[in-house]
Amino acid sequence: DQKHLTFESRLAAAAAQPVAHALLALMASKKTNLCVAADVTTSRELLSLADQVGPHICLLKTHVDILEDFTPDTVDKLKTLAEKHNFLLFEDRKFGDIGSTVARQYGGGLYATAEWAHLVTAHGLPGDGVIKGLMSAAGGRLRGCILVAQMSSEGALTSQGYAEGCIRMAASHRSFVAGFVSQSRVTSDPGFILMTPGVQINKTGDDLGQQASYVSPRAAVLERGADVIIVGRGVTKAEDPAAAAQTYKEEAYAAYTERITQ
Ligand code: BMP
Repeated sequence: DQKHLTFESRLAAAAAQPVAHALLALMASKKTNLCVAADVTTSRELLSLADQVGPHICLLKTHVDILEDFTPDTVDKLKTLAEKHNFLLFEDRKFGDIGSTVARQYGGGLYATAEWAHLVTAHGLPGDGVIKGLMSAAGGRLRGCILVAQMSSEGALTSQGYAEGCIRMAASHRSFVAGFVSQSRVTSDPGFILMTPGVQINKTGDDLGQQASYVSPRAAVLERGADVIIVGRGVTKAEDPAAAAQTYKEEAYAAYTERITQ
């Protein structure tokens, strides 16, 4: 069972997916399972945030379509910061269309996401064509996707059956699916990485349907099965984002350490 396994001991199970493999190794060596959701509106803020929280994260999750001033230069600088601080880039695009459309959205357009994002999110809703489309546009690059199996928002339509369908879809595309966005332990397969958003210390939900109450990093890891916690405003709105990231990192990694020794 995945629950008690160390990230290192899951490397073999993730061998078919190069980004999942690299991420597990990175989390173990850097001792962080924190992903910061960098939901800011200017490139300057994005790059500044990435540089501040970089030492504490395994993944920087972006919504580049929130940026008012996106240019390829933003991406070049983000890549440099990812190398400097040793984290991976994760564009939360939530692809959700037929394969041929998704291939063009991922491989081209303004953002050319396949050029730079190690991981992207996708919905399982369209069926596995969405994965095939992404794979076709990834070409030979080392890329992967994270399927959104469950959502954190109130009234989400991601039923248990839907989540199970996502797991089955992933199991037949192991070379490309690295894991899931989830709110519970949707799979015990050690090859897949579970990432949980809706995490904040000392905070209830927002007024736009983020779940009625956020969960703590500890609860996300110990009760919801998160391997990686995804934290946005808990870090981005903090007075000192670097210090906040360090706090979230330490709490989440301590919970992981507790879990593997249970
Ligand atoms: P915050 O911690 O500020 O609530 O941000 C959560 C982040 O995770 C946002 O970037 C959001 O798009 C993302 N997210 C989520 O909140 N719930 C989901 O189910 C899936 C997500 O990707």
